[in-house]
Amino acid sequence: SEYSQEPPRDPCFKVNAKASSPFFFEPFNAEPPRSALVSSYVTPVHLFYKRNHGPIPIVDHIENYSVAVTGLIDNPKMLFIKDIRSLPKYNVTATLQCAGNRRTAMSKVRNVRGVGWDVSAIGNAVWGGAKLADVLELLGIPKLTGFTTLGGRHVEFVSVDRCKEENGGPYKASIPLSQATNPDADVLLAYEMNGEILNRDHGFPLRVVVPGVIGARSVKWLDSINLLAEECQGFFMQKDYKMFPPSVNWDNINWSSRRPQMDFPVQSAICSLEDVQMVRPGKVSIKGYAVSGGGRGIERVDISMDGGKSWVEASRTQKPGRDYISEHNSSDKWAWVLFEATFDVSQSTEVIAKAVDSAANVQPENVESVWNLRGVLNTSWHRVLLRLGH
Ligand code: MTE
Ligand code: MO
Repeated sequence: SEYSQEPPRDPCFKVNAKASSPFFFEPFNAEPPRSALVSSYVTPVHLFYKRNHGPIPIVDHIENYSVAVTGLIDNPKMLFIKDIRSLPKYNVTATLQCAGNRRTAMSKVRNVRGVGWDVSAIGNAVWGGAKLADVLELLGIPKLTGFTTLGGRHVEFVSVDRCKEENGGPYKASIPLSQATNPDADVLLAYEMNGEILNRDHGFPLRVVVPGVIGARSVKWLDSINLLAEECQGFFMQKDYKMFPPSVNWDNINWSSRRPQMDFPVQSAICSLEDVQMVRPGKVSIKGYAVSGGGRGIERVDISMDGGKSWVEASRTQKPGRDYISEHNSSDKWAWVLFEATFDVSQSTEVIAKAVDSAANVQPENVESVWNLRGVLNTSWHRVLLRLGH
C-alpha cells in the first residue's frame, strides 16, 4: 500500500484514529503520554505529536530537490536546498499545536467530527532554517513590518504529499503576505528540528513553521510557494480549521461565513495527572504547559485545588533551547512555559489549571461555551479529578 514505507515511531505513542477502521495507522496521527510533555522543556523529536493527512512522502536526491516560487511575482524561481541553506540560519523555539488538541474532551459534551486528541497534540521545538522574509526578499519581494490583517495578498504553501480531502492533491495552506514578509513574525522554512536534520514525519527536507498559529498552516514537505491575490482556496483553509459557534450544525453550516483560523488562543493543560488520578494523602505535584498564540506570552497560570473556588499561582519556567543554539537566537515569545505547583492533598478533589496571556486573555471556564462541530480549539479550563486512595 501507499503506507508501506512509513518511518519507525516510538512505541509509547497513543495512536488516534477511528477504532473501527481496518487501517488504524493510516494516516498516522499520534500523541505521546501527557507526562512526556513535562519531562523536558524542548520536546524530543521522537516524542513530538505527529499529524498527517496522507502517507509520509519519500523525498530523495536532495541535490535535485527544489521549491518552485510562483504566482504574482515578476521572476518565478526554483530554489534548491543549497539556496535556502545559504541564507542566514535562525533557530526559533516555537510551540506547535494542532487546532484539534483536546478534542476528545470536547466530544464528551456533544459529538464532533475529527481525530480525537487528548492534551498532547502539542510540542515545543527549536526549529532551524531560513526566514521566509529573507527567501521572499531574494525574489524581489520587500520586507514589511507592521500589523497582519487576514485580507489581501497571501503566500501559499503547497506540499509534496497527497490527501483524500484534496481529492488526491497536495496539502496546502496560506498566510497573509504581511506576515510572510515580516522578519519579526519568525516564519521559517525549516530544515532542522532540535538541532537535527528534520525527519520524514515532520516534513523532510523542508517545512514551513508559522509560530503562534495553529499547526495546520505549518505545511510539511514543501513543494512550492505561490504568491496569491487572496487566501488559498484549499480544503484546509476553506472547509476545515474554522471555528463556528455552538449553534451551527452539519445542516446549517455555511463555511464561507467564517475566516480560516490562524493564531491559537491561550491554552494550558495539566500533564502530571490523568483525567482521573488516584493519589495517596500527602504532597501532589501539578505540572503542565501554558502557551498563547500570536506571540502573546504567558502572564500567569492559576491552579485551583477545590474545583475553582480558590486559586494559587503556579511557578513558571521558560528556558531558551540554548543547547541547540549558536547564533541568531530568537526570543521566547513563541514558546510555551512549563508550570508547577505542589499541594498537600487530604481529600478527593477537582484540580483546575487556567492560564492568562500577556493581553490578559483567559481560558474559558466551560467547554460547552466553545463547543463547535469540528471540535477545534478546546481551550477550556483543564480539569482533572484527584481520587484519594490509601
Ligand atoms: N503538512 C502537510 N503537508 N500535510 C499534513 O497533513 N498537517 C498539518 C501540518 N502540516 C499536515 C501538514 C497539521 S493539521 C498539523 S497540526 C501539523 O502539520 C503537525 O505537524 P507535525 O506532524 O510535525 O507535529
Ligand atoms: Mo492540526
